[in-house]
Amino acid sequence: MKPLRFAILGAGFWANYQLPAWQQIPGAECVAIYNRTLAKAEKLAERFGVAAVYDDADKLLETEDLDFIDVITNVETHSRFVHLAAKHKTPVICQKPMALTLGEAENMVTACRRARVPFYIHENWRWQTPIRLLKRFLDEGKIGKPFRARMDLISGFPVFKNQPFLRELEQFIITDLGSHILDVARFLFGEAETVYCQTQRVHKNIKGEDVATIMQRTRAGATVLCQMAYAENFLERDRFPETCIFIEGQKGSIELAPDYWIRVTTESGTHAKRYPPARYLWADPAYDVVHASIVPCNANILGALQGGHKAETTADDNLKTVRLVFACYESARSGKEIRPQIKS
Ligand code: 89V
Repeated sequence: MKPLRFAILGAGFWANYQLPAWQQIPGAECVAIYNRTLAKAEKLAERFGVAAVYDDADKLLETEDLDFIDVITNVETHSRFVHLAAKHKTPVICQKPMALTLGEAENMVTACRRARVPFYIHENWRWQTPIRLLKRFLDEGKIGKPFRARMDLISGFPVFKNQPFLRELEQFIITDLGSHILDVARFLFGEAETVYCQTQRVHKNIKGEDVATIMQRTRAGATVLCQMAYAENFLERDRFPETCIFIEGQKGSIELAPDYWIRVTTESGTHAKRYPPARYLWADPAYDVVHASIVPCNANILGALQGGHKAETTADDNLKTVRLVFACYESARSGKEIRPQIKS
């Protein structure tokens, strides 16, 4: 099969990992890069051997013969570029979070559906090696029906150093990190019936919240607590970017513990094994399990673009995560438990 030709829009921090992750799998070839500052596109193109660069995204889509585009810009421009893809009838992948508001996300999905343009969200967190294993163990019924879970990413990591625009987001940690964590909650435990959320801001010099505590009741009857913080405080063992998960089921418990240890405890005792991610030379060790998860996420979407299967992270599916994100903000604002409007 001929490799699919694609362009990336955006040559910032994340593109430096997304692009080599694409080069890790056969079947896709990046032929052009857009960035509003051309010099940044040129630098990236030179580093990864990409032929063409543009500072005009419309012109890129008019000129290049493309099978899809991959939008890796800041969230503010996601909507503009997804609408552009719909206009050009070009399948599109977009980074999470899909959009700044639920209305904007809904419009993006509708525009692509009307134009019959496949639309995927690059939601990579659920593709982390140990999280895939947790899902497998739950599906195999190792601990029976889960009734409660805790998912934590509590970190002092200086996230604004590499992604300074995150300081400017009026809604920060639940859109940036919560999108991932809530998507994993859906992946592992199914849709939420209700959510209750409290937020806080510890940093003085940012616009949004950097601490969130979310409690969900799932349709399957489990209680799922998600705790997140980017407080830039000091923790004895900062596990960024690992998500620590503890699940209680009717026949046992599973823990995803620091350093990728999974411990399954049932009446036969505790079985512990380490499930580290693949290591890539291009990955930043400070983000290791996250950067490694870009590869299987891309492969899953590529398989769908080649017509092989349905991708896990279609925009239709991701809209359910987006609804959950904004239900959390509504709960934090109102102090009330919210029923997110999610169709199964
Ligand atoms: O992976 C990401 O999407 C980043 C992070 C959650 C690490 O801040 O924005």
